[in-house]
Amino acid sequence: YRYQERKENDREAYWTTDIPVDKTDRKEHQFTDRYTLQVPGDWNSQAEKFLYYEGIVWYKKSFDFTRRNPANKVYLYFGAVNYEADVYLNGKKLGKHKGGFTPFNFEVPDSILKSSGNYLVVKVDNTRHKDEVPTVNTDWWNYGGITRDVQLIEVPQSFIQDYSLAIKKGAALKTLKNIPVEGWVQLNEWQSAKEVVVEIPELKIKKAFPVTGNKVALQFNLPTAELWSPQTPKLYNVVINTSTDRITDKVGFRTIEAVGKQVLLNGKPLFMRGICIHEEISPQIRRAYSKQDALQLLGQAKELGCNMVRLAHYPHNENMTRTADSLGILVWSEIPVYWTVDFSSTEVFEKARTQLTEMITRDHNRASIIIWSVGNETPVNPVRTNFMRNLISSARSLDSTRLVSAALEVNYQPGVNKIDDPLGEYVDLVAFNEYLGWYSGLPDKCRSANWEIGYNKPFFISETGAETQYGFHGDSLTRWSEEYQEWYYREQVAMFKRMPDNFAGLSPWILCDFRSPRRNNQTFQEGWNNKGLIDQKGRKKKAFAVLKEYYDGKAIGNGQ
Ligand code: ADA
Repeated sequence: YRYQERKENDREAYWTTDIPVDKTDRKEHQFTDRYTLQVPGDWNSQAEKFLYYEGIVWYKKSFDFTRRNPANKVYLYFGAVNYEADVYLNGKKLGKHKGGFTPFNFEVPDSILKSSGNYLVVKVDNTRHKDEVPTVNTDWWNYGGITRDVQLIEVPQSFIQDYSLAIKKGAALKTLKNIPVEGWVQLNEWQSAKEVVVEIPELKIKKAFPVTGNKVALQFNLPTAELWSPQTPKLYNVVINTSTDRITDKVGFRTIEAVGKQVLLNGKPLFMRGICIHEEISPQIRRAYSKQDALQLLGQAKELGCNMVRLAHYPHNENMTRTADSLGILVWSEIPVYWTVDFSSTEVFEKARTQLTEMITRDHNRASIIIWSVGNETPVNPVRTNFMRNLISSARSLDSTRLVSAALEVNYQPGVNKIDDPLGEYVDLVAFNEYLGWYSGLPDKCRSANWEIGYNKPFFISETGAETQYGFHGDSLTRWSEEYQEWYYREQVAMFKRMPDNFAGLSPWILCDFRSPRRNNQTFQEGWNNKGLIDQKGRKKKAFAVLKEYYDGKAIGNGQ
C-alpha cells in the first residue's frame, strides 16, 4: 500500500571493493574493478562479461535524507534481491534476507541515519545451492542483483502496517446492491487512536471502526459497486485513516471460487485464456522490472486474446500485478518450489513458506490475482506431498479468498493420460503441464489422447508448448520450424475443444522466448528456451495466430 512508482532518474548505484564493511564477509570478495550498475536491474545484462557471472557483488550507493518529521520511523525497503542480501548502512549491518523475488525491509535505527553522506552497502550473492528455493537446477536464467526498487519509507511512530478489503466469502452477488465486504487493518502497535476510518469516496462510503487491539476488523456493505473483471477492471480509491497515519490504494471488488466443476468469477463460469510469462523482457534481454515492461508483456498477452497470465515460476515484480489490476488481466502467482527442492528438510520448508508469506503479503489486495500456486512439477512421493500440502494450508490460512493450486505432472500410461497426483485432492484447481507432441511423439498424438482427470474439480492446463526458432521454416514435420509449432498448436487446440466440461482454461508455455542455462542445442537454442510465441526480438511466430484464433473464438459470448 506504500507502493510508489520509481522515478526514472533515481537509478544509480555502485559496486565496489574498498568499502568498510563487516570484515568476516570480505573474504569471498574477488573483484578489483568498479562499475556503475542500474538499480533496479540485474548485473548479467549490464555488461557482457557478467552474463554468466554467478556469485557475490557488493553494491554501494550514497544518499542524503531529510526526515519530514524527526519523530518518524524510517524503514529501508527492497522490492527484491536475488538471492541473498546482507545490508549495511553507514558501516552497520541492518540485516540479511534470502529469497530472490519477494520484498523485505529493515527498520533503520535513528542513530545510524544522517541527513547527508549516508552510504548504503549491499552484498548480493546469487550463488545457487541445493538447500535453497529454488535449488541449483532451473530452466531460467539466474539473473543476479538488486532487481527491484529500493526505497526509504518514512512513517509515523504509530502507523498502518497493512490492510485487507474484499467481498465477503460466499456472498451471493445476484443483485449488485448491499454487497458485503470484510477485512482488517493491521496497526504496527496498540495505538492511542480511537478509530480507523475507511473511505471509498466514489461510493460515498466513510466508516469508522473502534480500535480495540492491533488488528481492527472491518465489515460493511457497499450500497452498490461495479465489480472488477477482465471486461470492467474497475478500481476504487480506498483511503484508510487513523489519527496519525493515512494510506491510499486502488482496489477492485470481485469474487473467485471453485464450485463443483467450475471456476466462478463474480458468480459466473470463467474460462481462463491464459499464457505463461517469465519475468524477462526483449529485446533488451534482462529482468522485466518497470511499468513499461509490464505494459509490454501484458499488452502482448492481451493481443493474443488472453484474459489471464501465469506468472512463472516465482513472484514477479509489483508493477506486473498492479498493471494486471488496471488492464483487467487475471493472474496466477507462484513461488519457486520448482522441480525438486529438499522436501525432507524443515529448513527448506520454512524458506518456501517465507517466500509464500512475502508474496501473499505484498499482493493480497490485488483483484487480478485469483490463484496462488505453491510450485511446479514436483515429483510424486509421500515426503513431497506432505511438504506441498503444508504449503497449501499455509496459503489458505494467509488468504482464504483465492484459489490455491500447483502445476502437476501427467502420469502417461498406455492409452490414457492420467492426472492422479495425490495433491489433486488438496488443491482448488487441478492444474498440470503436458507436452504431447513435443517431448513425446508428434502433435497428431493429441487426436487419440484420452484424459482421465482423477478429481471432480475444475482443471487447467498450466503448460503446453513446442520449441521453434523464429524464421526457421520447413514443413510441419520439421522439428524446430515455425510450421511444426503451428501444427502443434492446431492439434492441441483441436484436443482442447474435446476436453470434458470441467476444463477451466489453459496457459501455454510461453509468451516470449527466454534465456536458459539448460538449452544448449547449438543450432536451435544456444542458451535460449525457444517455446515462445514471440521471439527475443519481439517477432511473432506463426503459432501466435493459431492460439489467438482459439482465444478470440472462446471470448465471444463468454461474458468473461
Ligand atoms: C517444464 C517447466 C518449464 C519449462 C518447460 C520446458 O515444464 O515447468 O519451466 O522449462 O518445462 O520448456 O520444457
